[in-house]
Amino acid sequence: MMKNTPGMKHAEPNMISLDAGKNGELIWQFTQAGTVDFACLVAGHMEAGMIGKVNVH
Ligand SMILES: [Cu+2]
Repeated sequence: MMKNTPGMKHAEPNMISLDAGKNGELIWQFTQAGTVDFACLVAGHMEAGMIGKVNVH
């Protein structure tokens, strides 16, 4: 979907979409300790390594 609509932006409680080089803000609140995986949802990006982990203590 994002691939078919270049320039489309949207922000939802869990995610944000930005142009390259732009900054944005996303607030996640964690309610228990553990490791949370996150990744880019644009097709192919997760496979290309746009992933990370948040360690909640
Ligand atoms: Cu990406």
